[in-house]
Amino acid sequence: MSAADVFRQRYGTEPAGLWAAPGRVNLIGEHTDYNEGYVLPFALPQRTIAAVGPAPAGEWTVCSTFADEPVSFGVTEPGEVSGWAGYVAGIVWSLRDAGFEVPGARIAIDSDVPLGSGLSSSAALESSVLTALIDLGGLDVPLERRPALAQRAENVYVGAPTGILDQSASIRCQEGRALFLDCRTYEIDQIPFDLAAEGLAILVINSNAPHQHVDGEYGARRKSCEEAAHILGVPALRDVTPDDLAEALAKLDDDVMRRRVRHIVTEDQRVLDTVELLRAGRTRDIGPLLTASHASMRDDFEITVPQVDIAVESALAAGAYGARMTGGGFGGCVLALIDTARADETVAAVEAAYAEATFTAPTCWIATAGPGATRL
Ligand code: GAF
Repeated sequence: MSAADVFRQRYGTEPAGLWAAPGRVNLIGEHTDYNEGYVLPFALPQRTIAAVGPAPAGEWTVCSTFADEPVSFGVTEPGEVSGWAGYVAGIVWSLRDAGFEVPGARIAIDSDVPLGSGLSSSAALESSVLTALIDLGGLDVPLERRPALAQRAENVYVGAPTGILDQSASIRCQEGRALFLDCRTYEIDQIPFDLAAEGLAILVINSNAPHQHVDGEYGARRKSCEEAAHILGVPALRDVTPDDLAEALAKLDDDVMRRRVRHIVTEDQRVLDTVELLRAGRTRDIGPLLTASHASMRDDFEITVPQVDIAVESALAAGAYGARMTGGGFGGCVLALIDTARADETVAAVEAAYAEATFTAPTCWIATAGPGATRL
């Protein structure tokens, strides 16, 4: 059933409109967002659809194709609505907290963004509802301000200490482009990213190893980075350049913290190098940067798991130009840059490696760069 069908069935009327917001694949730049660095995501064709219609002021109801019962709420404070509906209540709260008069609404949700796979299903939900409520209420919220409003819903209302990557990708990405985002200034550059024209593809390998943010590991990485910036006397690790790295590392006593810093500083540079290569039309040459990013996440940031390491190794052994885990880590998805002609072979190699390791089989598909949040 579609979001519109669920809306009609649940509320007995037509929705005022449909709004869509995508999940994302981050091409490179992991955990750099909350260090005020650089990221380079593209939007997936998979998206969350919100069918939305008006309701009396101060009343919101949300239902979905994946939950049995609708959830109704009025004006709430952070954390009052929990579970998936908390992301919706968080958006209402965040808009209101920023001074906007949010219209009451009935909402029905459907999504084909894989849940808990590091592809930003929560940002897709937030961004679809945010865009719908802004349009429905005729609110004057410029596009560049929207990701931070959605991020606040997640940080303050839901309580997940994430950065601005996912909401920016869902809201600001464009079809056929990768979004080069400076997470300090929110400046963007839309980098042409049409791999099919070059006979190339991004193969996404969902490790099917579950992935969670609201657990302590993500927060622990963030805390360690912030403490390191404090010790180094910089506003954020983005301010440490590769040239300063050796000197910065020498000032830190803790080996774990040193490795966290090294990941962030080298990862920011890899994003910049990737952007330069893409701008120069040298797409194949980004492969080694992707693979180096994975090694850094595995060895320095320690956020990979055996399932994603095996996916990277087997894709590379099958001839991928480069491969890395994408997203927050501890499971989720791997992306591999491959010749389109070798897709079947690469998938077979990854599946065989999983079978040999007796892991649950992965799910693989070719990802293309889709549009950002929009009214349909
Ligand atoms: C998750 C977070 F939500 C993002 O903000 C980002 O930190 C990412 O992990 C890692 O790059 O998706």
